[in-house]
Amino acid sequence: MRNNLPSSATIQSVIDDATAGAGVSLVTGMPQGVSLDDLQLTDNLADAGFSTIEVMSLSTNGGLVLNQNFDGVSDLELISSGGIAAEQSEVITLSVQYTPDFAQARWNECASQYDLLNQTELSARASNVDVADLSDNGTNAAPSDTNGEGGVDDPTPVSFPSPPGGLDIVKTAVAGPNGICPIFADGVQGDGPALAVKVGDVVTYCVTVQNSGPVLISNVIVTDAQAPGVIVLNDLSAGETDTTSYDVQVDLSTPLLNTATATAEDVSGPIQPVQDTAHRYPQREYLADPLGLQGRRGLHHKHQGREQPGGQQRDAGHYLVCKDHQRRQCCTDQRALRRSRYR
Ligand SMILES: [Ca+2]
Ligand SMILES: [Ca+2]
Ligand SMILES: [Ca+2]
Repeated sequence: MRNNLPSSATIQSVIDDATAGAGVSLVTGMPQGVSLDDLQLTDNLADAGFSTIEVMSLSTNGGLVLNQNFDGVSDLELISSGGIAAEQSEVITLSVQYTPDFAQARWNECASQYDLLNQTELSARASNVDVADLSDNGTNAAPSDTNGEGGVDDPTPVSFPSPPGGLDIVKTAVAGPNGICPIFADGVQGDGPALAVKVGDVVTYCVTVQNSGPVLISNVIVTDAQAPGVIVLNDLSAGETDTTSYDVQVDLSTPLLNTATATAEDVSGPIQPVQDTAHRYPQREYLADPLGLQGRRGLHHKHQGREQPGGQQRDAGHYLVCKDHQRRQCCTDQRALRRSRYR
């Protein structure tokens, strides 16, 4: 802040960007030194992007009495009393601590950083004339100086880096074809209970990706060996989800447990990929005779998902054999049963 009202020039010529109070004419004579009285600096720090805005210190290198109750939100006036003599300067230093509130939408909207704009308004009286000015971004208080860019009343930007993006995924198997996919919150995290299917059935695999962070994520891609190809989802704002699904007709080579992976980017680049699985099991799968029992009807093995209840005899004429990672256990049981029945 500088009083640019000298004793050797007209006020009109030096306060180019000052504003006269309503109904008041500016002095156009040759004043012999004009002081700025009834000085006030008004600075509104309020910004919805922050949970707290705390004034840490307020000081001056001159004789102005500052308002130590200034908080920039409910009390916006920096000066309690004092004036500045003609052609004198005084520097007021305000230190503020901002705590971002990433839950606010404006963080989601910022492209690469969040620019907080600050501007201080000066009001005073000079020779009983109301004068006012808005701060310019820079260090030169001369009213006609643009400080190297723009005009003479440019707000001062303070840049805050964007927070990192977040990514979450859930994959769920439901009965197909064209099964109805659950919303993200209702999806099955992890393997979950196995979906009962038999060879020839169609399973719908649902993959939902959620932006669990505060900022926009883009280039959202789902990959899954069971999917028909790489799937590109919509860009996601904070909290948004997008779902893709694909039908798979179960045959003997269809994996029981399968994993989908999601990748995405925030403004800083790739986000840590995330994965989730979906699980199905063969309710009744009729395999070729792996144990050389062809023709020996009447022996069955029933596979109940992860449980291995052991062989059970039935009257139907096929061998039921599990084909997942528990196959060894199934086969052992079958051999035991075979021995007990055919020995
Ligand atoms: Ca400027
Ligand atoms: Ca200005
Ligand atoms: Ca899952």
